[in-house]
Amino acid sequence: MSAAVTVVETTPFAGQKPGTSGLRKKVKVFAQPGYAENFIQSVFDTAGAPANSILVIGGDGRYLNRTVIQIAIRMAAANGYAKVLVGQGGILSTPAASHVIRKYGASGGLILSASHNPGGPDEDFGIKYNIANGGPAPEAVTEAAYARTLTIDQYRIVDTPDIDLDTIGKTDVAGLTVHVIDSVADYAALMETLFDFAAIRANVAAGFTMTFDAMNAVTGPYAHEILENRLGFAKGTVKNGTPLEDFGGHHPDPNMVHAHALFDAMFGAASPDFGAASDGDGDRNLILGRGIFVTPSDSLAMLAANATLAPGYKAGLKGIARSMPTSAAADRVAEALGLPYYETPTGWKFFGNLLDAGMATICGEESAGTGSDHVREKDGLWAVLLWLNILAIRKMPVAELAKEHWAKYGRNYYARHDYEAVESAKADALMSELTGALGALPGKRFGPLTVATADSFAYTDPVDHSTSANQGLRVLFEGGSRVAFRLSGTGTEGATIRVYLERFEPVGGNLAAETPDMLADIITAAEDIAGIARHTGRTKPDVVT
Ligand code: VG1
Ligand code: CO
Repeated sequence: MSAAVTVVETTPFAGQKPGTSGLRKKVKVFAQPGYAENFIQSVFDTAGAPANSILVIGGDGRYLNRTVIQIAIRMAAANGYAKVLVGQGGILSTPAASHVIRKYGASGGLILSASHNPGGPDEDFGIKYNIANGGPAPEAVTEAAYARTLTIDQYRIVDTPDIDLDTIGKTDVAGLTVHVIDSVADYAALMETLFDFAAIRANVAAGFTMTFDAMNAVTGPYAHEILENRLGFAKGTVKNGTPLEDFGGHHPDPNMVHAHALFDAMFGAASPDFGAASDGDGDRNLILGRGIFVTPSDSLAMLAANATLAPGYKAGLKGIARSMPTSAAADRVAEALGLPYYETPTGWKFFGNLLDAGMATICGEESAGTGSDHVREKDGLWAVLLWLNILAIRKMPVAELAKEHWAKYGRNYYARHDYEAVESAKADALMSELTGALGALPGKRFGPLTVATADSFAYTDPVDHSTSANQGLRVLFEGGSRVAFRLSGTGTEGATIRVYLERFEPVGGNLAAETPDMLADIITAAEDIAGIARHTGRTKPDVVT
């Protein structure tokens, strides 16, 4: 079959600037005629796909997923791609898409997701472009695409019927081969190469139990296959395991607020040994043991400290990287293991070069993102499986492993306070006033805390030497405690102010306290330093994670 390419005249839409992780907008914005088309064409115009390129397309199943996939396929056909690989039913988790890009040598991929943001006709949609290494496009690429959106005057598309996304197999679309692939198979096979499935299965057979909340989002099919079918966990271990277009009306964000049912289950009388959840697009993870929540920052450190117990990492790690707001717990592990460690800006795209260059093996973010060099995205189920592998070998409760870890490395008490849907002008005023005040902070006292240094975090990539300025404001206190402030780059309503709070207790210190008690002085200092209530009228955060 062949169909003529239609060149459609268009005019730019304002605001198509990708944020921390792709372009995210309300569905009503994305559904405007030409909106998705303009953005996709701008990516195609600037991303540089060589002749005969393969493009991977998949999403988290949210409202608009199938519609935009059909558009993207028709536009790929009109823009000279040779082949599109698309997940069955339009489903590919973000880490699975990253793997598929790498495995089949694609020139890139379109991941349709707004991750942990809610879905449905009145909620959010998103498009992210990933490059040939499987990772999120670096800033130079997203900036070029954005610049193109400002001048775009036409897009290319073919006029063909919708393709059947539900049946595995190949279809010709105006000369483009569209291959609908199993969403799970390649990813599950990769996991089998990294982890000791036999040891985990044996542990399950010996009575180890878990509960996994897929939050009605993309991880359900992956978790059913891997946890229940391959590892032998009882049917019903995976909860909310069918991806829904509106995630059942919930935020698919695995934290204390949105996954509270899981928290209740893990702190109840008959708790299983292990509890976990993932987010909308499957790249985040929440880790709980019986009666204990493991902060993502601690999880990163504990996974790094024990990673060699998994076959995929038995040769040791090359280095550890974390985003700036993530606690320094992983740094302590790197120091103890004699490994290099890196502090990057927020967003997985900043880990790509370190992973490609073999400088880091494990990376993590405080926002429940952990991953390794097996793909170029954070990977929720990967973190769950590494935990399961470690627990199957070490045969101790999560709480005991955590206690042992803190006794060896000290403990970084940590929390993030989010102030959501703040008027943008007010949030900007807070940040700019604070930026101006940073220089005068060193030496100042806030209760028992004395400021050691204060700055606006800037990053120079050690591989390509690109620089990224204004990546968050941080105030470091004497003794290793700190507070950092950032504006979110993933929201779609006003501004979200994130306040990151961390207190370090060294070995021999108070390692078994409650986090809010340990952070109380820093919370007070954060308010004094930034004037959150004065600027926003808010006296407490909307979400504490
Ligand atoms: C948030 C997190 C960040 C994460 C990003 C994408 O960004 O803080 O760590 O990389 O979401 O994650 P921001 O700019 O809102 O703070 V996901 O799971 O949305 O792809
Ligand atoms: Co996500």
